[in-house]
Formats: sequence, structure tokens, C-alpha cells
Amino acid sequence: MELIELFSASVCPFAHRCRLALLEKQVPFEVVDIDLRNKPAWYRDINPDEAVPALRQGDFVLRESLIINEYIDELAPEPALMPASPQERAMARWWIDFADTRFVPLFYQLLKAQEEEERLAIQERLLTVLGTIDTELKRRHQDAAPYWFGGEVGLTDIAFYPWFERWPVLEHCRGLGLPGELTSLIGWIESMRKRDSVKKTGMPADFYIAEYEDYVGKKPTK
Ligand SMILES: N[C@@H](CCC(=O)N[C@@H](CS)C(=O)NCC(=O)O)C(=O)O
Repeated sequence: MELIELFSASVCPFAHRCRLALLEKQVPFEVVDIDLRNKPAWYRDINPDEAVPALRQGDFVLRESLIINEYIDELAPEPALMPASPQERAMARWWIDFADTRFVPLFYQLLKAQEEEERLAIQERLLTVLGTIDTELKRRHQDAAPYWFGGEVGLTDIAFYPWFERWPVLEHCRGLGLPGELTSLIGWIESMRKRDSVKKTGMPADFYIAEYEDYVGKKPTK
């Protein structure tokens, strides 16, 4: 197999998804770090949007974290990162879409919101989404199975996890901790933290806080 290069940045949760998938899939790859504050001009030829992640393998270039992860999963049958049954595969896609369209945008909207009223409204919506995730995890395995679709980690877990590693940013900048009653969600995060892929790619909370304070554009509002 031709070597895979992943254009990435440690701060970026989307690129984090792809590093996790590559490690879980045990596919050899090289990380090329892109400084998002000072992107090299050549990177525009790889990704005209100048965003990370991008994957390059010989002449083949692919963008978008979720599409990249589907490609990574299809490189080899094992370990499978999608469930086996068509219905569970469909549900995995549904939850991956939920992560991207309903959960992730609220994370950024909350960080960017400058007015208190707007912030509280977004926070409410984000808490509802967290409740939906917790209810689904409870319904699926009553706290017994470590991952979304049972005993094996998959693309659904990977689609969500990077934002939970960055949750201390919301806690620090917006005073929003993870509610303790969301026991299934918290249990799932703990299971993810035990994985080698997560340990190898993880960064400390202070790193994310410093990076995102810059992104938020001002110091905490608490
Ligand atoms: N939908 C894209 C989002 C990628 C994205 O937004 N990446 C950010 C970093 S987290 C980026 O590179 N933004 C361009 C910039 O910072 O100039 C994906 O899933 O890959």
C-alpha cells in the first residue's frame, strides 16, 4: 500500500477523527502538521479550502474528515470500524451525521456567542443534544458496553470523541461542565480515554484552552 500522509493540526478535532481512525485501523501513516495560523502556500494545491484534515496517498487526495474515515475503514476488512448488519450500519451513519450536523456546530456556536442571552439559548440546545446522546447510549447497553455499537470501537465513537476531549475549553471559556447525571455519556468518554489511539493523539486541556482562547477572541466570560 502506498504511504498515507495525513495533513493535520493537533488542535483540530476534525483531523483528530482521522488520526484516531488510522490508528484504530492500524494503517501506517505519516502526519504532516499544518500551522493553521501560517499555512504554507503549497497546501492550497492539496486542499483549496486550506483546511485540515486532508489525506494524500500518491496522486490521490481526499478531504473531509468523515469521508476520509470511510475511506480508511474500507482499506482493509479488519478491524471493521462499522457494524456488520445493514441496519446497524445505517444507524451508525445516522449518528455520525448527528455528530456533524447537530452536535459539533453547537460547540462552536457556544464558543463564538458573545451575548449572554444567545449563549444561554445555545447552551440549552447543547444540553438537549447531550441528553439525547446519553439516552441513546443507555438504551443501547445500560452502561454495560464500552462503545456506541457494543464491544468494538467504531467510526461513530470517533466522530464524536474529539469534542469531548476539548470539553475543558467550554468549561473554561463558557462555564459549561458535563452534567454528572449523564452517566452513560461519561462512561463512554472514560472507555474512549483508555484506548491507545486516544492516548497517542491526546493533548492536555491547557493546550486546547490556550489555542481556543485565541479562537474565541477573548478571555473567559465567567
Ligand atoms: N468539514 C471539515 C471541517 C474541517 C475544519 O473546519 N478544519 C479547520 C481546523 S479544525 C480548518 O482547517 N480551518 C481552516 C482554518 O483554520 O483556516 C472536515 O470534517 O474535515
